[in-house]
Amino acid sequence: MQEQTGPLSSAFVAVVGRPSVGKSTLMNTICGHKISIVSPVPQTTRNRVRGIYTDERGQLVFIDTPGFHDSERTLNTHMMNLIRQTVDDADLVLRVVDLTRAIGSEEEALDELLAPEADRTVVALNKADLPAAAESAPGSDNSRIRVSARERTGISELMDMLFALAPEGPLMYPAEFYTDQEPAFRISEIVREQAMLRTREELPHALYVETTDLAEENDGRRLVANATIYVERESQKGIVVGKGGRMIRQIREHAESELGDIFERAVRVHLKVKVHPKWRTNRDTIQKVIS
Ligand SMILES: Nc1nc2c(ncn2[C@@H]2O[C@H](COP(=O)(O)OP(=O)(O)OP(=O)(O)O)[C@@H](O)[C@H]2O)c(=O)[nH]1
Ligand SMILES: [Mg+2]
Repeated sequence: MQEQTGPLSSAFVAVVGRPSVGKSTLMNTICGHKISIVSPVPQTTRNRVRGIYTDERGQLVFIDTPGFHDSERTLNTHMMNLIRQTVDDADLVLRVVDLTRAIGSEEEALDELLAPEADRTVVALNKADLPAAAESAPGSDNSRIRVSARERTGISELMDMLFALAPEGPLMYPAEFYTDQEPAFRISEIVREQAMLRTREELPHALYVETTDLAEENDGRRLVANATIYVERESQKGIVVGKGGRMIRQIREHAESELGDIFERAVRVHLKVKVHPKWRTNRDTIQKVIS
């Protein structure tokens, strides 16, 4: 970190936008670490995941949210409330728009939701590395910026715009922190990401993961945990396990390798699949899985 010259700024930044616009990718790019899981499937993010960025100007704590999606299902309603709450609690809003998709009704619903927050909102027009389809963009000229979370373009200008709006304040986390997620949650998320990347249609949405019995072995050189992938039906369990257990082995091996990078040591996951019928309509489960 360079020497700090003026007073420090600090802010909580709610990252919002419709599903698959690249909110999680953008937060990971800004913070320089894999914090939030990413997949081509809409509604990959289910929880508020915090990513922390610190430099000589101060600290921005990003809160990644589930994609804003207007529908009535119990799970979705719960996620929508989470988004509203996050925007209300945050100092700033980082709205992410996908330039490759036409502005639709969800973007218009977001316009309405975020209209009162205009003077604390920065709009990131993402996927600028691809040909644009959006004919117009939300926000005013001086509150929006074209970026590519994948190619890392426009990021430092975006950070300038956010810091310009951030109030004065002390660091909220130590400068070396980049997330505040619990290890067990991170394991569940990486397992879920690997399972989502390998399944199709309804299945990615029908699963959730729980991690228990996290422990250290070999003087802390290895992390060991039990993780269970829950699906809604017996037939889905068959798919996740795969022929001769091939699928679940792939999920486990890729997750262990990724987790090894994240935790900078060996990670061993004992992985199981169980059926939890209709969990997506069960309020208690939703409260537990999505927070
Ligand atoms: N070409 C391109 N693809 C991107 C960019 N940013 C994200 N993506 C891709 O877009 C897809 C969705 O990315 P996510 O980061 O999971 O999107 P999200 O907005 O967090 O999605 P939800 O959590 O489902 O709401 C992934 O396949 C990303 O690799 C970008 O700047 N350029
Ligand atoms: Mg996401």
